[in-house]
Amino acid sequence: MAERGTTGGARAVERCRTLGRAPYSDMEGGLFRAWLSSSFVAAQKAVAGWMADAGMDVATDPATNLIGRYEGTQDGPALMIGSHLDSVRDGGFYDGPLGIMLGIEAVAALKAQDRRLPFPIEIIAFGDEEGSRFPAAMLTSRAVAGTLEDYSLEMTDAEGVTLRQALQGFPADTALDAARHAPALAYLEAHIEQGPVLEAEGLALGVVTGIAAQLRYRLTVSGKAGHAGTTSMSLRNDALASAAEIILLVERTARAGAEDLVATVGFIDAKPGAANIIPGRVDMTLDVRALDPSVRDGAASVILDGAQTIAQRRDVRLTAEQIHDLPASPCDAGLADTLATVLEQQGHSPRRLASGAGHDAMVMEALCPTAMVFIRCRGGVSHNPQEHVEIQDAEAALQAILGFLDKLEVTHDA
Ligand code: HGY
Ligand code: MN
Ligand code: MN
Repeated sequence: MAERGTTGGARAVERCRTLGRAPYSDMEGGLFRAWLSSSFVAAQKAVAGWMADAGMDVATDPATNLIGRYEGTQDGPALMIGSHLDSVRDGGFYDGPLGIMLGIEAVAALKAQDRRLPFPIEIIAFGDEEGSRFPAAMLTSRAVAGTLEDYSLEMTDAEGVTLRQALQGFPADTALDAARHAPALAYLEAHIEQGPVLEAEGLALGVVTGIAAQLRYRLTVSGKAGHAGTTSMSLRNDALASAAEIILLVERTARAGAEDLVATVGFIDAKPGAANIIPGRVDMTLDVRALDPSVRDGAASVILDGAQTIAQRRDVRLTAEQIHDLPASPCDAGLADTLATVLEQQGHSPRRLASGAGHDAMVMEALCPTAMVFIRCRGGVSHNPQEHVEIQDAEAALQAILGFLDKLEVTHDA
């Protein structure tokens, strides 16, 4: 694979772009890399080669995560650096892979200096962070952190393939039993900000203080399908019109709440789905997030209670199934200070900011202290093919990671 990247940052960006197209995408003319799909297998092979080139021993764990290991001068808990290899539908090149590629470049830089740190380093490419294939998300980092409880091997993707079937052929234990029984030294994730703050303030990098709590539900509205031409308006139990009123309630509730409170209906499916049939059933998702869990939970109950009132008035039935509850996750204050010092020493202002987006770091916090460095992305756009990162910002992030490693090396032996 010819690579023009002259710096580690350039090569990391180049590799993310390479992974953005066939055979590393399941989608014609765009990027969708679903966990356990053929494009995922192809991407894992490419990343495994890059990890090996950087001097790492490469393996997959029982939850299909790809791990490159670079031994230290001492054994003991490893510093884990990583992010996710799966993508959202019609996603951008950098959400996930950039954090993996920068980790690989950091190890490549150590190898080039024939340098070993007093601790092992593991670069981990998580398989499923987005939850864009199966209903639950963060499955494979939760498997590593030992917090994977609410999942089923029988859950199905949009084609009706069960997780059990999808795992066949992977060296994965069907229990996804990848829990680490000893804490890691720390987990570091470099990730595009996926928001507008760094760009608005003319900053390349930021230090993440914490990650918002997120609740996710599957809502089902059951009404009565009927003839669109003969059923008078007063006699309808229109599931889609009811869902529309609920969606506006979701938006109104979030707008009225705290600045960082967000709520989204990202997926909706109306059945039977014909122009001349009143929709009898709607399935949709509800995603509610806030840094303060009580704000998140308060908004979720206002929405769910209000939605039930709408359903009763419209004589339809509403069921709400919680898909996941990801608690708010603080990054380790000491590691955030270390990152902030490194940024300052490298000429950046140590801007600290919270993350509304979820990341594997919020799950890994159950296993070890976590740190995240945010990288400016154009227009704050993400989960969109327009996602873009500048090479010099990726290079700045790589230098920050290397600076962070230098600090850990010193404190580790202290
Ligand atoms: O949903 C999220 O925040 C992340 O992109 N999975
Ligand atoms: Mn991500
Ligand atoms: Mn994402």
